[in-house]
Amino acid sequence: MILDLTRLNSVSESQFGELPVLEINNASCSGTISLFGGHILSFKPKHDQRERLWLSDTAITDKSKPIRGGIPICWPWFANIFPSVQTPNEQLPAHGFVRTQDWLLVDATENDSSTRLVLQPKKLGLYAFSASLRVCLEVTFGAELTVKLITTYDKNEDVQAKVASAQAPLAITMALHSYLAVSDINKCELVGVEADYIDKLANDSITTTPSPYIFDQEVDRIHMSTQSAPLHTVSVNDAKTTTLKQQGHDALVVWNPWIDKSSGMADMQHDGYKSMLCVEAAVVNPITLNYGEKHELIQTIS
Ligand code: TA6
Repeated sequence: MILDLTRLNSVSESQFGELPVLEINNASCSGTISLFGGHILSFKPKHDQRERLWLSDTAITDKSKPIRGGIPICWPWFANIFPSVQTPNEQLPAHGFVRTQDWLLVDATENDSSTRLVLQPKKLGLYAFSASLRVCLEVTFGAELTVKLITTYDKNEDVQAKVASAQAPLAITMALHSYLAVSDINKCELVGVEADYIDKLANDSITTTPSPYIFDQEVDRIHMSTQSAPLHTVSVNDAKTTTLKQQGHDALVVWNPWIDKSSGMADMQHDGYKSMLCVEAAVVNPITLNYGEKHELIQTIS
């Protein structure tokens, strides 16, 4: 952390297991963000005191793995596919390298009803990915949670890299891998998702989205946003409704590991699958940034 937090009334330092976190407590909500991974762990609006994010009771907090739950930041690639190559590579860490990096708090502001934090990973340019692409996470904790993942291709002080990068467009994919808390996955419906999806559990076969969209088995699906089936607002209807709005994405990824997979995961309780549903704003088809360009992936949760 490089900012002096004492000037802020709504932010304090704390720990999640062995990990340093920031606790946010303002008039509209409480929340938590980990400096390991720039990973949001909790968001609870005060008007209903309902936790919107699921966090595993057995999450590993020794930095050997990404935290299970909350909102992992998947960048600069989604899954284990290097964006400029587009072939799965088991040697690559799944979902990029920033969710297992330490991040710095680089800016923080607050007003009566919200707190805005800006974080950046300490290290870039790992796994031969260009260090000329910068990423920052801007999170606003208010009556809603607004998460912006901002990628910029600029400000490289190294003149040689600057000249080289000016000639080379860079490809990137990403996701805000949001784990939503649900009271019972068996009674849960996802609303606002139509048309077809790519089924990761059936060799990427194209499958029609069920209607109603309910859950009774493992799901790992990529719903591509199209003009006829846009995915800009979806909601998870459970006992209560959680609403998500997205921008700058091309897909929504929907994931629940169900019984067998969650039983096999050391960082998820056997019945953990019952109380979570991942609905992820994602860029799955690589986007190409030219020198000086910027991309924002935004997800709002309320
Ligand atoms: O986004 C869905 C997904 O890629 C699934 O295939 C599943 O493996 C999940 O993410 C969790 O990935 P992780 O690397 O965090 O265990």
